[in-house]
Amino acid sequence: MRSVIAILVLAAVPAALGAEPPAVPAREPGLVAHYFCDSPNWDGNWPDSVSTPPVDPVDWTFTEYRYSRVEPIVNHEFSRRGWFSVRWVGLFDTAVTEADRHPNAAVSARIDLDATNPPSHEFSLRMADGRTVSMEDVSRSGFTGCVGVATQVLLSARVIRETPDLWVDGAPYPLKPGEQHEIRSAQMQVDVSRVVADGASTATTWRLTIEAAGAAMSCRPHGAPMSCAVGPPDDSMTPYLFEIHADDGCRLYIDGKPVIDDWSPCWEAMPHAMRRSKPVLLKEGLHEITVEYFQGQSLTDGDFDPMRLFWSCPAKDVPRQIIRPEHFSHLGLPAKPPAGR
Ligand SMILES: [Ca+2]
Repeated sequence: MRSVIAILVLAAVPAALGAEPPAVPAREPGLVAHYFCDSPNWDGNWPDSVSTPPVDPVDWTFTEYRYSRVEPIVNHEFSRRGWFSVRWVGLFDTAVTEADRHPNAAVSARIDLDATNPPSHEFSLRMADGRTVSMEDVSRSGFTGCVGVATQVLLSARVIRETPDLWVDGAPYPLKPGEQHEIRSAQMQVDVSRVVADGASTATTWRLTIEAAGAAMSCRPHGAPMSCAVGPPDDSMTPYLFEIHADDGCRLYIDGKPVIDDWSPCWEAMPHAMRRSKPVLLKEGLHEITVEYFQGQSLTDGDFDPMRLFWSCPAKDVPRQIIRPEHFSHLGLPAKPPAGR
Protein backbone atom coordinates (compact mmCIF):
# COMPACT_ATOMS: atom_id res chain seq x y z
CA MET A 1 0.00 0.00 0.00
CA ARG A 2 2.85 2.36 0.84
CA SER A 3 4.34 1.92 -2.63
CA VAL A 4 0.98 2.58 -4.27
CA ILE A 5 0.64 5.82 -2.32
CA ALA A 6 4.17 6.79 -3.28
CA ILE A 7 3.39 6.23 -6.94
CA LEU A 8 0.21 8.28 -6.66
CA VAL A 9 2.12 11.12 -4.97
CA LEU A 10 4.91 11.05 -7.55
CA ALA A 11 2.38 10.97 -10.36
CA ALA A 12 0.63 14.01 -8.93
CA VAL A 13 3.77 16.11 -8.48
CA PRO A 14 4.29 17.15 -12.12
CA ALA A 15 0.66 18.23 -12.41
CA ALA A 16 0.83 20.16 -9.14
CA LEU A 17 3.97 21.98 -10.22
CA GLY A 18 2.67 22.51 -13.74
CA ALA A 19 5.55 20.48 -15.16
CA GLU A 20 5.25 18.50 -18.38
CA PRO A 21 5.37 14.70 -18.07
CA PRO A 22 8.54 13.06 -19.34
CA ALA A 23 8.59 13.29 -23.10
CA VAL A 24 8.28 10.07 -25.03
CA PRO A 25 10.97 10.04 -27.73
CA ALA A 26 9.42 10.80 -31.07
CA ARG A 27 9.88 8.32 -33.83
CA GLU A 28 12.08 9.51 -36.64
CA PRO A 29 12.45 8.02 -40.11
CA GLY A 30 15.14 5.45 -40.88
CA LEU A 31 17.19 2.89 -39.03
CA VAL A 32 20.28 3.65 -36.95
CA ALA A 33 23.30 2.02 -38.57
CA HIS A 34 26.28 1.29 -36.30
CA TYR A 35 29.51 0.73 -38.22
CA PHE A 36 32.41 -1.29 -36.87
CA CYS A 37 35.91 -1.68 -38.29
CA ASP A 38 37.08 -5.29 -38.20
CA SER A 39 40.68 -6.42 -38.05
CA PRO A 40 42.26 -6.20 -41.52
CA ASN A 41 42.32 -9.64 -43.10
CA TRP A 42 41.11 -10.86 -39.73
CA ASP A 43 44.66 -10.64 -38.47
CA GLY A 44 45.93 -12.81 -41.28
CA ASN A 45 43.38 -15.56 -40.80
CA TRP A 46 41.70 -14.88 -44.14
CA PRO A 47 44.37 -14.14 -46.75
CA ASP A 48 43.21 -12.74 -50.09
CA SER A 49 44.07 -15.94 -51.89
CA VAL A 50 41.62 -18.01 -49.82
CA SER A 51 37.89 -18.01 -50.56
CA THR A 52 36.76 -19.39 -47.22
CA PRO A 53 38.42 -18.35 -43.97
CA PRO A 54 39.69 -21.08 -41.64
CA VAL A 55 38.28 -19.21 -38.62
CA ASP A 56 34.78 -18.42 -37.40
CA PRO A 57 33.69 -14.94 -38.57
CA VAL A 58 31.92 -14.42 -35.26
CA ASP A 59 35.31 -14.05 -33.57
CA TRP A 60 36.47 -11.30 -35.97
CA THR A 61 33.48 -9.07 -36.54
CA PHE A 62 32.08 -6.10 -34.58
CA THR A 63 35.54 -5.52 -33.17
CA GLU A 64 36.01 -1.73 -33.15
CA TYR A 65 33.11 0.75 -33.09
CA ARG A 66 33.61 3.63 -35.51
CA TYR A 67 30.43 5.67 -36.00
CA SER A 68 26.64 5.62 -36.28
CA ARG A 69 24.31 7.28 -38.73
CA VAL A 70 20.69 7.12 -39.83
CA GLU A 71 19.92 5.28 -43.07
CA PRO A 72 16.50 5.15 -44.75
CA ILE A 73 16.65 1.57 -46.05
CA VAL A 74 18.95 -1.45 -46.17
CA ASN A 75 19.95 -1.44 -49.82
CA HIS A 76 23.71 -1.14 -50.23
CA GLU A 77 26.43 -1.87 -52.69
CA PHE A 78 29.54 -1.49 -50.59
CA SER A 79 32.37 -0.59 -52.92
CA ARG A 80 35.26 -0.24 -50.51
CA ARG A 81 37.70 -2.98 -49.90
CA GLY A 82 37.85 -3.76 -46.30
CA TRP A 83 36.73 -5.56 -43.26
CA PHE A 84 33.79 -4.10 -41.47
CA SER A 85 30.50 -4.95 -39.77
CA VAL A 86 27.22 -3.07 -39.60
CA ARG A 87 24.28 -3.34 -37.23
CA TRP A 88 21.03 -1.59 -38.17
CA VAL A 89 18.54 -1.15 -35.35
CA GLY A 90 15.13 0.45 -35.08
CA LEU A 91 11.46 -0.23 -35.57
CA PHE A 92 9.70 -2.01 -38.42
CA ASP A 93 6.09 -1.19 -39.27
CA THR A 94 4.20 -4.02 -40.97
CA ALA A 95 1.34 -1.79 -42.12
CA VAL A 96 1.01 -2.12 -45.90
CA THR A 97 0.35 0.75 -48.30
CA GLU A 98 -0.70 0.81 -51.94
CA ALA A 99 2.91 1.72 -52.80
CA ASP A 100 3.99 -1.65 -51.36
CA ARG A 101 1.46 -3.47 -53.52
CA HIS A 102 2.67 -1.93 -56.76
CA PRO A 103 6.46 -1.87 -56.79
CA ASN A 104 8.42 -1.53 -60.00
CA ALA A 105 11.10 -4.14 -60.08
CA ALA A 106 13.45 -4.80 -62.97
CA VAL A 107 13.18 -8.48 -63.88
CA SER A 108 15.56 -10.20 -66.23
CA ALA A 109 15.50 -13.94 -66.81
CA ARG A 110 16.86 -16.65 -69.05
CA ILE A 111 15.35 -19.99 -68.11
CA ASP A 112 15.67 -23.32 -69.88
CA LEU A 113 12.33 -25.15 -69.80
CA ASP A 114 12.31 -28.91 -69.57
CA ALA A 115 9.78 -30.01 -72.18
CA THR A 116 10.09 -33.63 -71.07
CA ASN A 117 8.05 -32.85 -67.95
CA PRO A 118 4.41 -33.87 -68.07
CA PRO A 119 2.18 -31.07 -69.32
CA SER A 120 0.87 -29.13 -66.36
CA HIS A 121 0.12 -25.66 -65.09
CA GLU A 122 3.72 -25.32 -63.85
CA PHE A 123 4.65 -22.80 -66.51
CA SER A 124 2.41 -20.32 -68.25
CA LEU A 125 2.51 -16.98 -70.01
CA ARG A 126 -0.42 -14.64 -70.31
CA MET A 127 0.21 -12.48 -73.33
CA ALA A 128 -0.98 -8.89 -73.64
CA ASP A 129 -3.25 -9.87 -76.58
CA GLY A 130 -5.07 -12.45 -74.44
CA ARG A 131 -3.26 -15.57 -75.62
CA THR A 132 -1.83 -18.00 -73.12
CA VAL A 133 1.19 -20.25 -73.53
CA SER A 134 1.67 -23.16 -71.14
CA MET A 135 3.99 -26.10 -70.74
CA GLU A 136 1.40 -28.12 -72.65
CA ASP A 137 1.87 -25.84 -75.66
CA VAL A 138 5.64 -26.00 -75.41
CA SER A 139 5.50 -29.80 -75.31
CA ARG A 140 3.46 -30.08 -78.53
CA SER A 141 5.40 -31.20 -81.57
CA GLY A 142 4.14 -28.28 -83.67
CA PHE A 143 5.15 -25.55 -81.23
CA THR A 144 7.34 -22.97 -82.96
CA GLY A 145 7.95 -20.55 -80.10
CA CYS A 146 6.42 -17.34 -78.81
CA VAL A 147 7.70 -13.78 -78.91
CA GLY A 148 5.84 -10.73 -77.70
CA VAL A 149 4.53 -8.77 -74.75
CA ALA A 150 3.19 -10.63 -71.72
CA THR A 151 1.42 -9.37 -68.60
CA GLN A 152 1.92 -12.42 -66.37
CA VAL A 153 4.41 -15.27 -66.06
CA LEU A 154 3.89 -18.18 -63.67
CA LEU A 155 6.84 -20.44 -62.93
CA SER A 156 7.46 -23.47 -60.78
CA ALA A 157 10.97 -24.67 -60.08
CA ARG A 158 10.01 -28.14 -61.29
CA VAL A 159 10.08 -26.98 -64.91
CA ILE A 160 13.66 -25.86 -64.66
CA ARG A 161 16.37 -27.97 -66.25
CA GLU A 162 19.39 -26.00 -65.08
CA THR A 163 20.00 -23.37 -62.45
CA PRO A 164 17.96 -20.49 -63.83
CA ASP A 165 19.42 -17.12 -64.60
CA LEU A 166 16.79 -14.92 -62.99
CA TRP A 167 17.54 -11.47 -61.62
CA VAL A 168 15.28 -9.04 -59.80
CA ASP A 169 16.55 -5.51 -59.26
CA GLY A 170 20.06 -6.68 -59.98
CA ALA A 171 20.00 -9.50 -57.43
CA PRO A 172 19.84 -13.22 -58.25
CA TYR A 173 16.46 -14.74 -57.54
CA PRO A 174 16.71 -18.49 -56.98
CA LEU A 175 13.63 -20.52 -57.83
CA LYS A 176 13.04 -23.20 -55.22
CA PRO A 177 11.11 -26.46 -55.51
CA GLY A 178 7.70 -26.24 -53.98
CA GLU A 179 7.28 -22.54 -54.71
CA GLN A 180 5.28 -20.99 -57.48
CA HIS A 181 6.53 -17.65 -58.74
CA GLU A 182 4.49 -14.95 -60.40
CA ILE A 183 5.81 -12.00 -62.38
CA ARG A 184 3.26 -9.32 -63.23
CA SER A 185 3.80 -6.32 -65.45
CA ALA A 186 1.85 -4.12 -67.83
CA GLN A 187 4.61 -4.58 -70.41
CA MET A 188 6.96 -7.54 -70.22
CA GLN A 189 8.99 -8.67 -73.21
CA VAL A 190 9.07 -12.48 -73.42
CA ASP A 191 10.63 -14.89 -75.86
CA VAL A 192 10.29 -18.69 -75.91
CA SER A 193 12.74 -20.06 -78.46
CA ARG A 194 14.34 -23.40 -79.18
CA VAL A 195 17.82 -23.85 -77.77
CA VAL A 196 20.41 -24.93 -80.30
CA ALA A 197 21.62 -28.39 -79.32
CA ASP A 198 25.22 -28.55 -78.18
CA GLY A 199 25.59 -32.19 -79.18
CA ALA A 200 25.48 -33.44 -75.60
CA SER A 201 21.73 -34.09 -75.64
CA THR A 202 19.09 -34.78 -78.25
CA ALA A 203 16.24 -33.59 -76.01
CA THR A 204 14.33 -30.54 -77.16
CA THR A 205 14.98 -27.60 -74.93
CA TRP A 206 13.18 -24.29 -74.96
CA ARG A 207 14.54 -21.14 -73.44
CA LEU A 208 12.33 -18.48 -71.89
CA THR A 209 13.77 -14.99 -71.71
CA ILE A 210 12.04 -12.19 -69.84
CA GLU A 211 12.83 -8.49 -69.71
CA ALA A 212 10.61 -6.16 -67.68
CA ALA A 213 11.49 -2.72 -66.38
CA GLY A 214 8.48 -2.39 -64.08
CA ALA A 215 7.26 -5.66 -62.65
CA ALA A 216 5.86 -7.12 -59.46
CA MET A 217 7.37 -10.40 -58.27
CA SER A 218 5.78 -12.72 -55.75
CA CYS A 219 6.00 -16.34 -54.72
CA ARG A 220 3.88 -18.79 -52.77
CA PRO A 221 3.96 -22.47 -51.87
CA HIS A 222 2.98 -24.56 -54.86
CA GLY A 223 -0.75 -25.07 -55.09
CA ALA A 224 -1.65 -22.37 -52.56
CA PRO A 225 -4.32 -19.83 -53.51
CA MET A 226 -2.94 -16.81 -55.34
CA SER A 227 -4.13 -14.48 -52.61
CA CYS A 228 -2.49 -16.15 -49.62
CA ALA A 229 0.80 -17.96 -49.14
CA VAL A 230 0.26 -19.54 -45.77
CA GLY A 231 -2.93 -19.85 -43.81
CA PRO A 232 -2.40 -17.89 -40.61
CA PRO A 233 -3.31 -19.92 -37.53
CA ASP A 234 -4.36 -16.74 -35.78
CA ASP A 235 -6.54 -14.17 -37.55
CA SER A 236 -4.62 -11.34 -35.92
CA MET A 237 -1.28 -12.63 -37.25
CA THR A 238 -0.08 -12.42 -40.84
CA PRO A 239 2.81 -14.38 -42.40
CA TYR A 240 5.62 -12.24 -43.79
CA LEU A 241 8.66 -13.45 -45.72
CA PHE A 242 12.09 -11.80 -45.53
CA GLU A 243 15.13 -12.15 -47.77
CA ILE A 244 18.66 -10.78 -47.62
CA HIS A 245 21.03 -10.71 -50.56
CA ALA A 246 24.48 -10.31 -49.06
CA ASP A 247 28.15 -10.73 -49.78
CA ASP A 248 29.14 -11.74 -47.03
CA GLY A 249 27.35 -12.77 -43.78
CA CYS A 250 23.99 -11.50 -42.54
CA ARG A 251 21.44 -11.82 -39.78
CA LEU A 252 17.93 -10.52 -39.22
CA TYR A 253 16.14 -10.37 -35.87
CA ILE A 254 12.55 -9.27 -35.35
CA ASP A 255 11.39 -8.66 -31.80
CA GLY A 256 14.66 -10.25 -30.69
CA LYS A 257 14.02 -13.54 -32.47
CA PRO A 258 16.34 -14.77 -35.25
CA VAL A 259 14.63 -14.77 -38.63
CA ILE A 260 17.71 -15.11 -40.86
CA ASP A 261 21.08 -16.21 -39.49
CA ASP A 262 23.92 -17.00 -41.88
CA TRP A 263 27.12 -15.52 -40.49
CA SER A 264 29.32 -16.99 -43.18
CA PRO A 265 31.26 -15.67 -46.17
CA CYS A 266 29.27 -15.82 -49.37
CA TRP A 267 29.94 -14.66 -52.90
CA GLU A 268 27.11 -12.49 -54.18
CA ALA A 269 26.66 -14.44 -57.43
CA MET A 270 25.99 -17.75 -55.71
CA PRO A 271 22.32 -18.73 -55.34
CA HIS A 272 22.67 -19.11 -51.58
CA ALA A 273 23.75 -15.47 -51.32
CA MET A 274 19.98 -14.87 -51.25
CA ARG A 275 18.99 -15.92 -47.75
CA ARG A 276 15.29 -16.54 -47.23
CA SER A 277 13.35 -16.69 -44.00
CA LYS A 278 10.54 -19.03 -43.20
CA PRO A 279 7.14 -17.33 -42.90
CA VAL A 280 7.18 -15.03 -39.87
CA LEU A 281 3.86 -14.44 -38.15
CA LEU A 282 3.51 -10.83 -37.03
CA LYS A 283 0.75 -8.61 -35.80
CA GLU A 284 0.19 -5.41 -37.71
CA GLY A 285 2.11 -2.54 -36.18
CA LEU A 286 5.60 -1.76 -34.89
CA HIS A 287 8.24 -4.39 -34.19
CA GLU A 288 11.84 -4.15 -33.11
CA ILE A 289 14.21 -4.95 -35.94
CA THR A 290 17.96 -5.64 -36.00
CA VAL A 291 19.87 -6.35 -39.20
CA GLU A 292 23.53 -7.34 -39.17
CA TYR A 293 26.12 -7.68 -41.91
CA PHE A 294 29.81 -8.26 -42.23
CA GLN A 295 31.99 -7.49 -45.22
CA GLY A 296 34.99 -9.72 -45.57
CA GLN A 297 37.40 -9.48 -48.41
CA SER A 298 36.51 -8.07 -51.79
CA LEU A 299 38.53 -9.93 -54.34
CA THR A 300 39.18 -6.98 -56.63
CA ASP A 301 39.50 -3.23 -56.32
CA GLY A 302 36.23 -1.53 -57.15
CA ASP A 303 34.23 -4.66 -56.37
CA PHE A 304 30.65 -3.99 -55.33
CA ASP A 305 29.29 -6.20 -52.58
CA PRO A 306 25.55 -6.05 -51.93
CA MET A 307 23.56 -6.01 -48.71
CA ARG A 308 19.86 -5.72 -49.40
CA LEU A 309 16.81 -6.47 -47.28
CA PHE A 310 13.63 -7.63 -49.03
CA TRP A 311 10.18 -8.64 -47.86
CA SER A 312 6.95 -9.96 -49.28
CA CYS A 313 3.49 -10.67 -47.93
CA PRO A 314 1.24 -12.57 -50.35
CA ALA A 315 -1.58 -12.45 -47.80
CA LYS A 316 -1.61 -8.66 -48.20
CA ASP A 317 -0.79 -8.78 -51.93
CA VAL A 318 2.71 -7.39 -51.35
CA PRO A 319 5.17 -8.83 -53.88
CA ARG A 320 8.82 -9.29 -53.14
CA GLN A 321 10.69 -5.97 -52.94
CA ILE A 322 13.26 -3.94 -51.04
CA ILE A 323 11.57 -2.80 -47.82
CA ARG A 324 10.50 0.79 -48.45
CA PRO A 325 11.67 3.59 -46.09
CA GLU A 326 8.15 4.22 -44.81
CA HIS A 327 8.41 1.00 -42.78
CA PHE A 328 11.49 2.00 -40.77
CA SER A 329 11.84 4.35 -37.84
CA HIS A 330 13.99 4.87 -34.76
CA LEU A 331 13.83 6.65 -31.43
CA GLY A 332 16.87 8.87 -31.84
CA LEU A 333 20.52 8.51 -32.69
CA PRO A 334 22.36 7.37 -29.54
CA ALA A 335 25.17 9.55 -28.26
CA LYS A 336 27.22 6.57 -27.15
CA PRO A 337 28.34 3.59 -29.17
CA PRO A 338 26.23 0.48 -28.66
CA ALA A 339 27.41 -2.22 -26.30
CA GLY A 340 26.39 -5.29 -28.21
CA ARG A 341 22.96 -6.26 -29.33
CA1 LIG B 1 32.58 -9.54 -49.52
